[in-house]
Amino acid sequence: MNKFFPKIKNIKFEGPDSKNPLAFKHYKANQKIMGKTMAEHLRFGVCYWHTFKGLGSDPFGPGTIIRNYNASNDPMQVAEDTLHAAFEFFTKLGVNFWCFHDRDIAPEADTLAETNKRLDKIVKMAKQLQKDSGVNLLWGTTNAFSHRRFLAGAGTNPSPQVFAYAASQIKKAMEVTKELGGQGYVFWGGREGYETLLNTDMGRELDHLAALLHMAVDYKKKIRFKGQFYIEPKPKEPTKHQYDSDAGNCFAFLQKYDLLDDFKLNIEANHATLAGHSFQHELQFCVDNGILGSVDANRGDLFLGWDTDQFPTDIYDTTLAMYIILKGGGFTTGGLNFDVKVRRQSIDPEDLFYAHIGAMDAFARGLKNAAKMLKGKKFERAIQKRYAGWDTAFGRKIERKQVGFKELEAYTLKNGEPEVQSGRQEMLENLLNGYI
Ligand code: XUL
Ligand code: CO
Repeated sequence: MNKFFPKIKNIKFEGPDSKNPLAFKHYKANQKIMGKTMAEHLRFGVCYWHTFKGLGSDPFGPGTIIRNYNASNDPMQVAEDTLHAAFEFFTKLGVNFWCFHDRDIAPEADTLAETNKRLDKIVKMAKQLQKDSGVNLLWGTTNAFSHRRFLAGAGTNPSPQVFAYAASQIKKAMEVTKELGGQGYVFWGGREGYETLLNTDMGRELDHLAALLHMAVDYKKKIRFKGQFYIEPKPKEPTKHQYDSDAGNCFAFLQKYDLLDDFKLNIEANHATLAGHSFQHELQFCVDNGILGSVDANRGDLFLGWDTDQFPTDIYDTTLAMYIILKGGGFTTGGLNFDVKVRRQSIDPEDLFYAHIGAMDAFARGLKNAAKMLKGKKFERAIQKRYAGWDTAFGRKIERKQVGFKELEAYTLKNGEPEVQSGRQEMLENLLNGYI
């Protein structure tokens, strides 16, 4: 199809020397790295909400971006045109996956029944477009945060009626995600959080959130949906305190409420930095605890304290992220979903292509660098050496809990002051730069 982006041809790999801004310099989908193709490693997905529904609005003004698929006055016609534009975009860009919220693809009607009917109509079209294009659904999700009814949250709303509405929406969104062969389903706690404890029963709200997720797990079994469930941490925005604030907090929540068997995390780079962590920290925490599921690939801005959802361009960051993802065994159901939006002044359709091409190239370079780092084993060796004391008979005894305070005191009294060693941080940072 060549209707909505008529000026753009299929984006090809032309290599690092190419001067064509509409070509990949590093992402070569079928190039093998460590036994898998780049496409299989990176599993790129395009997000529907920012890429096709975002029009550049900000708190100071409405959208600036005019798209040809938004021309009709009939919201269902806009939904159909947008879906066709999206699949034209996915195909031309050469990504294998997409992600959406229910309300991105079909507009809400006056009643839930009518809204669901609209959704069914669009999902039927999407199923055909997926079949024709070979593009698959990485994950689906529910928008239970934009509508006025969710002003005080969905699963954590003080009203059980709103809870029920959210549950009904999630039920339907899970059904359509299954219908489209979705490999996952994301729970991002849109307005699950609070502004002030003066009006909030935090403990009760968290119990309710857990109850909602348990219901989702039960329903998943009932409809035999095989996709992976993910929770997406974010510390703030829209609420001051979002409940799923970071990976550690989500892990504790999943453990407390016995949900660990059914959930992994979807780590978003910009959410990590908002939480005061690096992207790599959040990924490593997930790898260490067996909960890394998928990634929302973007970046924030060092100077701004909100979720700017910018396209990833920093090779240092993509290299370290891919290093940890590869070390953790790589993606299975998850992938790199570009939860990103072009800037308000990037008003042309080709800007969408430039942005995604740059991001895909940035992760392709990250992947290539990370594979070299893994092959070189220099960082692994440095860590091994640093912890070598724990591999001695003495260290092992402690790790196996075969000694206690009394024995350790006796050892210290006998052996005196321990030797200390350099952390070699600068040397290792220089080594890293050698790969970038
Ligand atoms: C919001 C965010 C969401 C989720 C899906 O910050 O990242 O778009 O990824 O609901
Ligand atoms: Co996200």
